[in-house]
Amino acid sequence: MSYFANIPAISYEGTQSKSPFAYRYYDADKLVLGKSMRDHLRWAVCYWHTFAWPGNDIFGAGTFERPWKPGEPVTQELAQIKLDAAFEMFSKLQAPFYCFHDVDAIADYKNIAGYSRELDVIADKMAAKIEQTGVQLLWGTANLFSHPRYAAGAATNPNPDVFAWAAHQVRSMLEVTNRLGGANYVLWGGREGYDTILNTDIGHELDQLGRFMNMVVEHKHKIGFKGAILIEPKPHEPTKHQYDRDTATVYGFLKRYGLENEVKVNIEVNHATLAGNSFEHEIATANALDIMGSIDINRGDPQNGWDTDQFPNNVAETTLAMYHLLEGGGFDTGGFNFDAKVRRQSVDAEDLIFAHVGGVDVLARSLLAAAAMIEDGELKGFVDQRYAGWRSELGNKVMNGSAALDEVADYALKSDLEPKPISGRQEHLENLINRFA
Ligand code: XLS
Ligand code: NI
Ligand code: NI
Repeated sequence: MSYFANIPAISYEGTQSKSPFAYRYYDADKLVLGKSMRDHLRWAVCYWHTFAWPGNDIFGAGTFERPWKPGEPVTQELAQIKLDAAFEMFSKLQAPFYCFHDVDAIADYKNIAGYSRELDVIADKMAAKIEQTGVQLLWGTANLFSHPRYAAGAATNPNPDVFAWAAHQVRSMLEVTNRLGGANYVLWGGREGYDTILNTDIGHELDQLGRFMNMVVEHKHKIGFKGAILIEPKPHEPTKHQYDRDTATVYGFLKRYGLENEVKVNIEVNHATLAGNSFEHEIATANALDIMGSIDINRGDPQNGWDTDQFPNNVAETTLAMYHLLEGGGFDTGGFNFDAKVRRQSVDAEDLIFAHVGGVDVLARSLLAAAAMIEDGELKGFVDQRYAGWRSELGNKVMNGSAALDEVADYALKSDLEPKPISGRQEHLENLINRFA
């Protein structure tokens, strides 16, 4: 049985194409700044929204009728049908990568040993699919938030037995990710936070999480996993407050627990905006702190205060983020994972395809625009010039630590300094980037 039988293989047809089943900008082998579009974007389809989610919301049941019956008890047979459909779709889209949580792909289990058995079964089948299709694993992760045992958190649970269950799941998925040649391992702390501070010991929970992350990193080295360990920040939802609220907060956590050279971030657009940050702010901050890892590409809805996980469709916005990504040297092990879902009324197989085709083209257009901004150089030139004063004797002495407060203060006094405001040229720069996207 083939769920995508009526869908043609998607390829690049150029901007003149009117076909909805074609890339108009994503030309995988096209070189941009000396690297292929495929290698710049390293994009991935996510298993959960696309194959495991039944199309339910808090007021309504699932709307998607798929042969693998999302939302119903998962037998090994259904898990197999889902796996076949997933890899069929990845191949039709020419997707270089995919991502998954353990529970997205495995059959239902009864106890902890059953979990391990089911994970092993699916891991073997996935290894064969990877071999057959050449589609690679961008990252694996363990779902530490759906099961009722995690209602009060996983690593930050007041009960150490829940911590131990989480340790088992993460060890298992880290090892599976390694076995499947995954490029990264992600930890999103969906319930690592609190619903009410009335019953919560924040200091203890942070220490638990710090220890957990150190254990994960130690195990990564023990098994020789070469990929990156990534934390995915989000400010809230499902908890009222999540500890990994944004990139800067995660950096503070990593520093406190000695992990800043071991763990990077997986930035998600809709999480950035929920935290009151822009997408490009998060990337620029991760670059500045040297923890830029990977990206979950989606978008929120400006009128809604939750994670709507829509496919990206605003080239101008994505271009700014892409510009910062390229300025920081682009991805190393990371990539763009479509952590996005079609709307509940988009019930057809075609809808899944249109969503990804559109999203990939938005990334490709943004890449072209951002590359043109870099080649043009005016924006970067302006910023460099804005800080030129710091290359003076005074600037150097301050930055290399050789001047004390007295010396700098006396210099101001003796020279009778009267610095005048200098235009930041914001409107001009906004006009400038509108030439590209
Ligand atoms: C939820 C997160 C989740 C992670 C993976 O908001 O985005 O999907 O990416 O656990
Ligand atoms: Ni995500
Ligand atoms: Ni999310």
